[in-house]
Amino acid sequence: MAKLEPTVCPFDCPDTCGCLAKVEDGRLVSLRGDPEHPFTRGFLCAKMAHYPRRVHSPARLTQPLLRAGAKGSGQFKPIGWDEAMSLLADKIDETVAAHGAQAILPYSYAGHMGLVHRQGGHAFFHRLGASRLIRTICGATAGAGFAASLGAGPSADIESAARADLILIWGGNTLTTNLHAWPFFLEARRRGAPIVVVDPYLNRTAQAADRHLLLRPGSDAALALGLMHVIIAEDLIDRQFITRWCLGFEELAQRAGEWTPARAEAVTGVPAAQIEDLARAYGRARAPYIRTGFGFSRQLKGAMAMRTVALLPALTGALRKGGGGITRTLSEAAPFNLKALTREDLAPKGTRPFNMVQLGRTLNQADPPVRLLHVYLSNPAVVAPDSGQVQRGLARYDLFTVVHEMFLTETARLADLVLPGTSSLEMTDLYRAYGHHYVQMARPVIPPVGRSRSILAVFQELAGRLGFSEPVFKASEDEIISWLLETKSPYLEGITFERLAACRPLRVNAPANPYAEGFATPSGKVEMSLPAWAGLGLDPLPNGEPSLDPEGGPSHPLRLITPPNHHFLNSTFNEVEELRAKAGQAELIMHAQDAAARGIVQGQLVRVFNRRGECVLRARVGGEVLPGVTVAEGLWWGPHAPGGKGINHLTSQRLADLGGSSAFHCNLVEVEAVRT
Ligand SMILES: Nc1nc2c(c(=O)[nH]1)N[C@H]1C(S)=C(S)[C@@H](COP(=O)(O)OP(=O)(O)OC[C@H]3O[C@@H](n4cnc5c(=O)[nH]c(N)nc54)[C@H](O)[C@@H]3O)O[C@H]1N2
Ligand SMILES: Nc1nc2c(c(=O)[nH]1)N[C@H]1C(S)=C(S)[C@@H](COP(=O)(O)OP(=O)(O)OC[C@H]3O[C@@H](n4cnc5c(=O)[nH]c(N)nc54)[C@H](O)[C@@H]3O)O[C@H]1N2
Ligand code: SF4
Ligand SMILES: [Mo]
Repeated sequence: MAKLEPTVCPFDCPDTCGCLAKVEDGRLVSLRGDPEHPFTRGFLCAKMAHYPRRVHSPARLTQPLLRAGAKGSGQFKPIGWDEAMSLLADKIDETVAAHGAQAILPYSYAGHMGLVHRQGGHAFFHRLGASRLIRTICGATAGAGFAASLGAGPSADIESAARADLILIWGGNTLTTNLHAWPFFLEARRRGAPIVVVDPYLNRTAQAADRHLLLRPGSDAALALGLMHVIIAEDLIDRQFITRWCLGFEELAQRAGEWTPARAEAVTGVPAAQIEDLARAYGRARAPYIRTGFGFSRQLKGAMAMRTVALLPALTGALRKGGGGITRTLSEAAPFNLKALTREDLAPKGTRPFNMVQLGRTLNQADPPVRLLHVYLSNPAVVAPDSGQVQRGLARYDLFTVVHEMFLTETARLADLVLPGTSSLEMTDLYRAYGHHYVQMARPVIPPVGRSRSILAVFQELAGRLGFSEPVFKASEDEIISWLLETKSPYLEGITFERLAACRPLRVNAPANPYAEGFATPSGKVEMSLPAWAGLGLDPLPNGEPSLDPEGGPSHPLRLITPPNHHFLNSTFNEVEELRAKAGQAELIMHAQDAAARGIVQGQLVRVFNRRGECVLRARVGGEVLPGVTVAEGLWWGPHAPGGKGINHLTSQRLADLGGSSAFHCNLVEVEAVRT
């Protein structure tokens, strides 16, 4: 008998959809969007409609595997869980005895976003005294830049954008990466709001928008300063708001004065007339709304760019206009008591940190070396920059690598021990979103596939074997969820375990205007000038100098950006053949002029290369980018890419200006035709 069970999409996507799972005989038959979830509104994206193929894939790992051939050969032999756990516990003991606990490093990210399991290993590694992983690969630079101007805490509710009279999507690809926001933007459009996209390529969202400003990657601060120049010169500012709520307006006005639209055009490639038009539209709108993506923060000057864009709605007073304002992340509106689970307090003082962006360097150069790497909920051989170095590190024979996974990814192939992981449908967890204001608990709807086990179960078992006795190593998921609720935040008032246990979406008490009572900055105001940034080596004022790859030079003149693929979720869903077929082939989008100069024609295989590595892609030639810019959408597993290598063979381990994220979209390459 088919049953419909509520569940939640576990992936790293702002939408965190409420889903209804049709289950028959312990198997997921189909999944659809929950019509009663106010943000999901009954539909899912192209990826999750295929979740049954992922969960019940014949390629799914169902038992622990021990390496039985050369590293990376893919030869493993199945073993039992007891043998796997005792082997791993012994390895941990031996490593600690021979090299100290800091020779061990966890590596995890966001394969599963449930709060319990995503954080389910932290207490273990803290208690062990392992080296620390700095988990800043994604949004930390964006967060640091945004908070510097407007403060931490939630930004504008996306749903409020339905009441805006101008929608500005800046460096984000809503129709691919934030699909469920689109109906709210369309509602605004029906009432007359134009949708404007600022992006270095004609992505899906730009194709559907009313206007597209095609800019050079890394030039967003210059564009924002050009807009400010016009907004201030034409007195489209909200003086009352600025006087009450902003610090440093005079200095900002002086800086913006230097950025005439002509100067901004020279840096951004956006015609001055378009800059003037957008400035006037934005400045005159009743309630202009900005949705920030992460794109422009994945640049070497990403925090500066984010901080500068975030000042636009302060200048115009849009922050206090219902429907206007700016949205970055909303997860801070659900400030659960995660400390109870992560138990930072158990960690010895001074354990060494490694930024996850620089795993390649860490595995090859850390001194003393990392000897045991425990990977879960991440696929670093594919998602971390400089894959060549990452994969060389993972291939070291003096490194013991354990990977807890659902599939034999490139990372898992390089492991010594592989542990089969449960999917979201097989465990209890609590979800919050970074793109809306609903939280929801999910219960298992099918039994574990094969002999797979959850993240929490594995770490609790290891803790038991190592003799760790703190309550966190024995607590059930339900107990942990009740600890997460122990917070005094008014946002979570009324969110009780009993209400959550019904597994329906619950709205947190986010304020209608997150800035009604001020800004969570040191001054309590919008900080247009940031004197403290001088101490960090950064310009205290918005600075329009573009982000440029310092290593490219004339031998590698083309800029490469590597944004998400519509049919994958980072590297997840590569294993689903139907989605790979929809995604087509790994492509390189390039300008006709750059293609012609290299004798490259549409559809041809091209070698894309720089000093770090190379990969082979199929050329898509046209006017979707400015000359000098190339785009490769998404993280293909090497074996599914034409040349056997994914795009991160080309990206660098350099960190952005603040926050420690990767500058994934700031790399230079050269391209040549593959002659066959
Ligand atoms: N389908 C799908 N959905 C996803 C993901 C996925 O892989 N696939 N990934 C998920 C994750 S983990 C995240 S963090 C989010 C990310 O979601 P987004 O914020 O949408 O993704 P970004 O990589 O930041 O790229 C967004 C846009 O930024 C543009 N961009 C790149 N450089 C610049 C620049 O210098 N300036 C400007 N203005 N734009 C620039 C890119 O061309 C791209 O169109 O999406 C999530 N959702
Ligand atoms: N060039 C380039 N690189 C990028 C980006 C980019 O834009 N360009 N984006 C970056 C961003 S924004 C991010 S967030 C990172 C993402 O990096 P990751 O968080 O590593 O992303 P995923 O590829 O989704 O890998 C997660 C792995 O977790 C596994 N997994 C999923 N669910 C479960 C589960 O329930 N149990 C177990 N055991 N395993 C599970 C999946 O099979 C998958 O292999 O990638 C970054 N890499
Ligand atoms: S990946 Fe995003 S849009 Fe797709 S179902 Fe999950 S939360 Fe919704
Ligand atoms: Mo991300």
